[in-house]
Amino acid sequence: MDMNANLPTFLGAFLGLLATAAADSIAVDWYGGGKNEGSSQARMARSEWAGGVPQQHWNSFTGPKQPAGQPLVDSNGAATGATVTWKAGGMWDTNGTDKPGDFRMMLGYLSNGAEEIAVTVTGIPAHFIATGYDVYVYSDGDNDTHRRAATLAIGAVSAVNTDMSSASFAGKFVEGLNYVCLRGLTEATFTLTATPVVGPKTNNPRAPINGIQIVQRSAAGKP
Ligand SMILES: [Ca+2]
Ligand SMILES: [Ca+2]
Repeated sequence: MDMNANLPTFLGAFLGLLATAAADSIAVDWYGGGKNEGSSQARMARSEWAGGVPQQHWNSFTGPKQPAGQPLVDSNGAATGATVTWKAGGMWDTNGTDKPGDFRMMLGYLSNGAEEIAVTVTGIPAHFIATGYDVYVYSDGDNDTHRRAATLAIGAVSAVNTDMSSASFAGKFVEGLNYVCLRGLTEATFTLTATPVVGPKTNNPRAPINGIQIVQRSAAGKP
């Protein structure tokens, strides 16, 4: 057998294995709002690493409403064909520190009053659908001493995040306290909703969305 003739085939198979072993993800950040109406916040640069499943190439947007589909790149910086639209009551920030990476991603967010926030992503790539995917939703508001909970849902898959009294992102992601993970999704289009849970210590109800990550499940299961 002529090994040289087969080398491209072997290489192709090897690279194919690498491609299926590493899970891709698509991340969306929202920034702006707060005391300086966004003027003190930088848009995330594509080189910044952030998220519970760390990645670069965050798609970073501002503004409370966007009815026109915005194209999304994946964690490799490649076009995906996926787009995002959203509607929220306003923008705000946690009044935290603006520095590159997780802190910047967690600073600004889509905010609301009692109304629901909705984020719709269409055109999820076929390889995400083939393995299934998880959606990480980051949620941390400028809640002062109030304790505010939010229901974050995609269809029948939902989870509650509780922003504890005087808590703001300090460098560590904790499921249920500053993010939730909506697992095992397989649709090409989804709408994520964020709805405040009104409780005795809520004061003004809020359900922030600071950013989201759509994470492909690896062929072997959850990454
Ligand atoms: Ca908070
Ligand atoms: Ca953000």
